[in-house]
Amino acid sequence: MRRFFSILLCIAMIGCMAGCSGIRATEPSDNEAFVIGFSQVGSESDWRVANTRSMTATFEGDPEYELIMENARQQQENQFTAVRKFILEGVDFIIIAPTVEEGWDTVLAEIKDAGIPVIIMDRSVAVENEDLYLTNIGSDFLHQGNLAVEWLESEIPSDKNIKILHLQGTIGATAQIQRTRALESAVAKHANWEISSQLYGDFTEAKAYEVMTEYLKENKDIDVLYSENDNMTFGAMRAFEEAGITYGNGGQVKIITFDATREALQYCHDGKINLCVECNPLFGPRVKELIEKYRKGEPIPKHVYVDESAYTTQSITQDFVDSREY
Ligand code: GZL
Repeated sequence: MRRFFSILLCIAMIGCMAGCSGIRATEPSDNEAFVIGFSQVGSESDWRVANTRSMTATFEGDPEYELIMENARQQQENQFTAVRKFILEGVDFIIIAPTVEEGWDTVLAEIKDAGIPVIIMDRSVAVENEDLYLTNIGSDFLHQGNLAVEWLESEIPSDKNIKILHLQGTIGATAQIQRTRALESAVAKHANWEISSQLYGDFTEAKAYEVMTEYLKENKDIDVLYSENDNMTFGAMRAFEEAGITYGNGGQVKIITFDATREALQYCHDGKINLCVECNPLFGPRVKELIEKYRKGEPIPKHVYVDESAYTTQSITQDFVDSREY
């Protein structure tokens, strides 16, 4: 019944004059769950699977909440469709993990007009009006990129010329934008560093294997692989092996990868990957904390960053790898 009145309320509010400010979400009655609509990027990587697992485990275990998750299969249009469905269903809260930063103004305004609070999770949205969302919880991707280039600076003598092959994730995603920015800024600073090519791997192992296999047919002069997530790195490693190119400690190509999934850390421990930069996906509990602060009327910071580090073969043990949750 509540949903019926919620839909009526939405229709009435959507028809209201421009500038109508959102009305705060109504709390569910005692025996009803607090319904959260969650638009997830997709299932493109091990990181994403771990992030989804963290979110579902956090809310499914709590009868006070009902989490409705829609998988956008890495298409922003699918996210718009999901969010508009959440509005019509009269959910109490919306969480968006945006595929890319641009294009969110209209649908976020629709959510605000419907009076539904929204958290942006993982990546960011590029909107003028930050009042369109409660908070953005995720990683500092520029910091991650800077950890990687600082390590490379410690590895490469200033008089040694290096060619860097750059595997990029989904173009326009905050993780891609900021990890790329860190590398390009560092290359501009170091006359002996050159980006030999930037290949588009869309954060998936299959796409990375495909573009690397094609690239390696004509180009084998590579000193460093800067790969914006582990799954693309795994695809690149397979392509290197098939092309007879060695990598990792003592190999031709130093490998830098982002996410630090257990599989990548195992390769790092075994000397096949040189640097794993952590990108923590396990922030379901933090998101729930923020929602509960909102429901109590407590203040919420506009940006919440998760803690992260970087690991090398020399800095991790097998026990550390075995202890990892994702
Ligand atoms: C980072 C996240 C990125 C991961 C990839 O927070 O958005 O998307 O680095 C994932 O593995 O596909």
